[in-house]
Amino acid sequence: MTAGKCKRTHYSKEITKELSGEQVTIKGWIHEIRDLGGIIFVLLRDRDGILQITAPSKKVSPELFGEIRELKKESVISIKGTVKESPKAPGGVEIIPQEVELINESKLPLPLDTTEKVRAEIDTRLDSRFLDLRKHNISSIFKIKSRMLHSVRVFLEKNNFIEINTPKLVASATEGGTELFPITYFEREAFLGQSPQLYKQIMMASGFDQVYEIAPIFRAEEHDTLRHLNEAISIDLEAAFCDHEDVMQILEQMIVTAVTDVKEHCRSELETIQVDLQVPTAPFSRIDYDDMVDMVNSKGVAMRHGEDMSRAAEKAMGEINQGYYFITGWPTDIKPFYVMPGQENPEKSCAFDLMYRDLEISSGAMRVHQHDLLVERIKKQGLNPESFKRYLAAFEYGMPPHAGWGVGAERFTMCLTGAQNIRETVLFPRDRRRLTP
Ligand code: AMO
Repeated sequence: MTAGKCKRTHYSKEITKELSGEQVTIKGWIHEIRDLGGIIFVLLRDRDGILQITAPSKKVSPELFGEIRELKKESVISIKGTVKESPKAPGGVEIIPQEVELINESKLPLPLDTTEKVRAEIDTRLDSRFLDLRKHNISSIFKIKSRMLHSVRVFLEKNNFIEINTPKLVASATEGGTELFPITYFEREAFLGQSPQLYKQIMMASGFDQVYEIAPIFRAEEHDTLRHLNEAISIDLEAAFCDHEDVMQILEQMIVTAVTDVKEHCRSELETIQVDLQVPTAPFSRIDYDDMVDMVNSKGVAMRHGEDMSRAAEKAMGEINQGYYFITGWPTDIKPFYVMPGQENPEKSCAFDLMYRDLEISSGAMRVHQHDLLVERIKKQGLNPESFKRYLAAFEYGMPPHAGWGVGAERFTMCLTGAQNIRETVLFPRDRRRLTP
């Protein structure tokens, strides 16, 4: 068994009319085959494009013509041939084949059509995700996500953040007691980590100063929404000697940098999915929680001061605010124990959310760095400080003030691609009903 007799010389998108007359070898899948009797057109699809192979019976040998006629949709092939300018072909070029190698035949019928225009239910598509991803409008989303994660890393590294890896098998909750997946850890119970929160804070006591992690978080969300996953990727950051305003500035700069970079480097992907990406300008507006409540009420959606945002409240805010904006000054009582209460008014916290229209894409805060206040906050939220013993120890021997945030990579990808369902931004999503593939 080989990977094909000839080595690939080009990807389809590299074949331009400047190569006319040259011999090339391309490899990929049969996107479509049209047999018009005296001439057969094969559309070969590879990672980034589709190329036309034109086999006129008068120009290719009868054996080769016969072999091409036998080819089936989605089989893997290698084609050696000559490049020819052809205004009628997609991309203005075609290949006149000399050799065709059938590397691996596809079974038919396909469980999912690979033509972009043929629509299918998301569940059918996810069941056969490998076929779904052969469509360039679907794979474009993941190339954009990949570029976004790349530019986030480059940005953070340039700004002196150190990448860390923290455990995903953990002993306690961080974001409140619910939403945890319990697992059996030898003879005791453990959980899948819902956030690296406690570890990134412990790292502030280690002298690393500025850290980030890009890793999975697990949330046992019962509800089935277009914005929630049970396994997501979180871009987490923590910085010492910083307050919430400092890390909000880092966050908005990172967002602007990533959007600019995606717009520049993913032109063809954005064109494929027909998105005209707008680069936001920093600083993003900062809306105080109390003003947000008034705005929500002004849209006819009932919301009382002290409540968390309902979906209806988010939608109301999305109608008023088109781009990225922060909501600041959240009530201390509805934010997690590690959030620092405000200095002037402790009922208002140093927590913020970053929104894009009606979607929350990040939460963050300045944290409590004083041991005794932290114990008090843990108790006030009905939690047992004993379960946080190892975390709390980090606050007793020189913990600097610090702040940080977490951005949902999939939610940010939704902002970049216009995807309405978060499942569109995960290769193999995990939700209430789905654990395979
Ligand atoms: P929070 O719980 O708000 O904060 O999560 C931060 C961001 O992660 C994303 N996110 C999710 N995305 C998809 N599905 C989910 N179920 C899901 N849950 C969260 C969202 C959200 O804004 N420890 C804090 C962060 C911090 O303060 O540093 C935390 O986890 O985009």
